[in-house]
Amino acid sequence: MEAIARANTNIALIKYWGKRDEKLFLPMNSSVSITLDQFYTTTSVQFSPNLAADIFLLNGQQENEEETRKISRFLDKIRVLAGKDVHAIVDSMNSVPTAAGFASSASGFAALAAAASKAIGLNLDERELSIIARQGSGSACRSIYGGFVEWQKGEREDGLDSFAQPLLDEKEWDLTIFSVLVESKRKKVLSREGMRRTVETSPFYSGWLKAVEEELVIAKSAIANKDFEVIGNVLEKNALKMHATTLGADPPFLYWQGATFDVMEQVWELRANGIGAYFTIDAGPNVKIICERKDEKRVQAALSELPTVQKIFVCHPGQGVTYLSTSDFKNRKEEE
Ligand code: FM0
Repeated sequence: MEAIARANTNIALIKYWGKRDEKLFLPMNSSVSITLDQFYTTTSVQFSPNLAADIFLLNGQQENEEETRKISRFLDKIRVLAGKDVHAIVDSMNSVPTAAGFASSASGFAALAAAASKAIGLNLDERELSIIARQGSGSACRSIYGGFVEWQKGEREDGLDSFAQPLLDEKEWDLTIFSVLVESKRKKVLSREGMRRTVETSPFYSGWLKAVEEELVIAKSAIANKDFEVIGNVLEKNALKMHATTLGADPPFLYWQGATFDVMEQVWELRANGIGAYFTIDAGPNVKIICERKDEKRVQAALSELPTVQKIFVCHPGQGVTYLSTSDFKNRKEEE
């Protein structure tokens, strides 16, 4: 009853921002993302009738009660589906230190959903896996698939029509995504709290919902046509609108810091000089920049000039969930 799965994180081009159902993780709007070829989580799940409780190890360390409870609550959904009341050892490795400030919940819950459902003997297809992963963290439902992915918000109250679907394979479009780590000074408002506060209090939220519908249509057609200028423009505008909603919240908040703005200005400068680079920002101060592969070196050089940039990770579109053998996992752990 052991299974091991690996999932990559993803970066949204059209953001998921706001829930219509917090318990089932049902979103207010559909979203579109690229699954990356880095920042993955590899998770082994082993169910055993001999365990009195779930055990959760992250990067080789046993996690505290609070973190373990989150995993247990998620495993409960899988136990109910399988009709089996049995506990598990969850052994998870993150390829990027959580301290680097990159969200690992998308890759984490995608890998956990895949490994746990396989280990318990459920034979789920990708759509069903996506529905399960969504209930750990919304964005995780998109990491089941590789390449360009849409999460359809769905209409049903039970969430059975709220799942991800692949739009374009990762091998079909050779883009570069830079994940730029900037100096971080403030404590962050977690995305879960940030989106809740915005939905409840920001008068700009209705404008967001109206705009996102149009931007989704543009983004999906740009992906189908592999039109980089169109996708670049729409993803940057979409990110700016998401962040604009937070300024209208009560109390107001903003994820950007000075260093965030330095990167944004550098991207605008690149475009003024004829280089197609566009940024997007999630619920934190770091920035992701997207360009065509041919411009990778020039964009990287421009980003490296900035004194407030701490680290630049160069990513490309990557694959969806994969399953590993026990020996693969052991070798990996020894390497890390
Ligand atoms: O990824 O409350 O999935 O579409 O990253 O766990 O469902 O961590 F910029 C924000 C991700 C939100 C946009 O939220 O929230 C995106 C965001 P949860 P997530």
